[in-house]
Parts: sequence; structure tokens; C-alpha cells
Amino acid sequence: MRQAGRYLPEYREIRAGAGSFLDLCYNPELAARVTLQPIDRFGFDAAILFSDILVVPHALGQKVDFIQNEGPVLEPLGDGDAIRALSRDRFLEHLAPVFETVRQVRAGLESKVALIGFCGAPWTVATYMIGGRGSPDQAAARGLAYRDPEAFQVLTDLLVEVSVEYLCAQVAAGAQVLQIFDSWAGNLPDGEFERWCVEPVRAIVSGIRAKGVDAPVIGFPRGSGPAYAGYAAKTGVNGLSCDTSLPLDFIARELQRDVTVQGNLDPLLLVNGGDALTRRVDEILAVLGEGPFIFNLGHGIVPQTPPEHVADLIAQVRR
Ligand code: 1CP
Repeated sequence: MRQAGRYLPEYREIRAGAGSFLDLCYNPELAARVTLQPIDRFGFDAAILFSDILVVPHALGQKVDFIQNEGPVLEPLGDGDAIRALSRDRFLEHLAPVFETVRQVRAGLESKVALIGFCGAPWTVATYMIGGRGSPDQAAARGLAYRDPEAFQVLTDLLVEVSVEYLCAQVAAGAQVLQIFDSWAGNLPDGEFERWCVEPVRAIVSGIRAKGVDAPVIGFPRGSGPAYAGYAAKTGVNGLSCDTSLPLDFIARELQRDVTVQGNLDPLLLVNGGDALTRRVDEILAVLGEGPFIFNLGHGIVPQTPPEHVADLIAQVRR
């Protein structure tokens, strides 16, 4: 959950000297260093590769920029023709620096610390490719999916195919766990959720299994509420990353019976710190701590988070 984010001064220092955000993503030596920074500082049990879900559209030839204090901006794909013009010819070649980062990180980690590779789920990546930026309702992508489902299917199938290649190459380079981020899974009606969220993730999981990759896969259908139940069985993921809004008793009863669960502390509680944080961490551990469980946030850590609060949190969980 963006452990190497802007809340760490040592990250901001490297970020300031690295050029653009994408320059940093494609600089193996620096990307490996920022991946390792939070592990060195806090002793987490796992590291997540420093990269972004949007290197995939970039590797397909779409124009992608990250604007300071604003987030990602892409040249939006307006119609089926723009989708069909994407090119996968140099896809893996383009991402070679990411695989080199994975190799360097693995070499720099103690063997007991797991390395997590990742990609965005096709739906979430498509919302950025179609809309050109993050949006609270993903209106552009939902609109295109209703207006021209055939074109949207072409894009989804392409993203499934390249995501399988991308994840397999991360594992070949040293990633041991994979997470598929469907951060914008929460705004679709049942039928569309099945078609654009569940089915593509199922296809990715079965695609990597067919290529002999047996690394555990964590799914993150953020905001999908009751649809979390059934998501693991339908997609084949081995773990579920639970967002902040999922009730703990629902997670314990409906999800943890079948798979490992991860989550779901509100990142804003970590900004706030103090008793409210301590109480909530105790609650989470009381309800989920006995089953297969990875303590984590329910979404990405925010830049305003005081690093001392992270240290306190970890000490509490370890105790
Ligand atoms: O610890 C890490 O830094 C891990 C690397 C990582 C991951 C797993 C980054 C670095 N981004 C992501 C995933 C990611 N990127 C997701 C899925 C998880 C989530 O929901 O947060 C999404 C939706 C993105 C897209 C993205 N990239 C956004 C969100 C914009 C929006 O629509 O709200 C932003 C702000 C970025 C930039 C970014 N990516 C990562 C970092 C550290 C940053 C900040 C940029 C900077 O340093 O200037």
C-alpha cells in the first residue's frame, strides 16, 4: 500500500533528484533503493516493488505523465480506433528496467522478507487509459463500456494478455507474491462487475498458472462491498486485500474462512495517530489476528503520515 510513498524524507530526497516520476520508475538503481528504504527503516515482512500500474499503458505506447501534486495524466483513448492502435510490439522490452529493479531488490533483501510484484487490474488501468486521469466515478470508462462494449473488450483482452506476461516476468526476476490492484472496482453494476472486473482477473490468474507460476496472488477489488464474497472463488486469487470500508466481522465470516486476508486500517487513522489508532489496531487484530492474516492498510498510505506513527503501529502489531 505505497509504503515507499511521499511520507518518507529519504524517498522525497531521491525523488527530487531523479527527474520525472517515470524516470524514477525506469531507473533500476534508484527504484531499488526506494523499494528498500521502508524495509530498512521499519523492518516490514514484505517489500512492494516501486513502480506504478500505469507503466503498462506507457509500455503499450500511450502517452503518460505524472504531474506533481496532481497525479497521472494520459492522452485519453477516445474510441475503438485509438484502442486498436495500441502496440504490444515492444512491451516487455520497454519494461526491462522494472525487471532489473526486481532483481536488484531481491538481491538486497534478507531472505525472510518477501518481495511483492504487482500490476493494475484491466478495469482500473482502463479507467485511466480511457479517462486520461483518475476520477471519482470513472465516467469516461463506464461510458465507453456501455457505448462500445466490443472495443472495451478488445482493450480488456489486450490488458489481460500483457499483464500475464508482465507478472510472469516479475516472478522470473525474483518477485514471490503478486498483487492485482483493482482500485476502481467499486462503481459497477453486477453484470459489468462480473465482465470487466472478475473475468479479466480470473483470466490473468489462470494465464500465469498456465505458464507455471505458482506465486500466491492477492486480489484488491476495492470498494466492491458484498462482491468481495465470491471474488476469490471466481478469480482464483489466494488472498484478498480488504479496503477500509469492509466490516471486520464480514471479513472474518465470509472471506477469511477460504483465503488469507489483508487489511484494512484506515490510512487516515495513521495520519491521526494516538488512542484512536491504537484502539482500531487492537480491534482489527482481535477479529482477524487468529486466522490467515496480513496486517496492512485498507488503501495507500498518504503523504501527510508522520513516520513515527508507522513505527508505533508496527511496534503495536509486533507486540
Ligand atoms: O510502495 C510503493 O510506492 C509501491 C509502488 C506503487 C504502487 C503499488 C505506486 C507508486 N503506485 C502503485 C499502485 C497504483 N498507482 C494504484 C493502485 C493502488 C491504489 O489504489 O493506490 C493506482 C490507482 C495508481 C495510480 C496512481 N499513481 C495514483 C493515483 C491517482 C488517482 O487516481 O487517485 C498516483 C497519485 C500515482 C503516483 C504514484 N505512484 C506511486 C507513488 C509513490 C506515487 C506518488 C508520485 C510521486 O512520488 O510523486
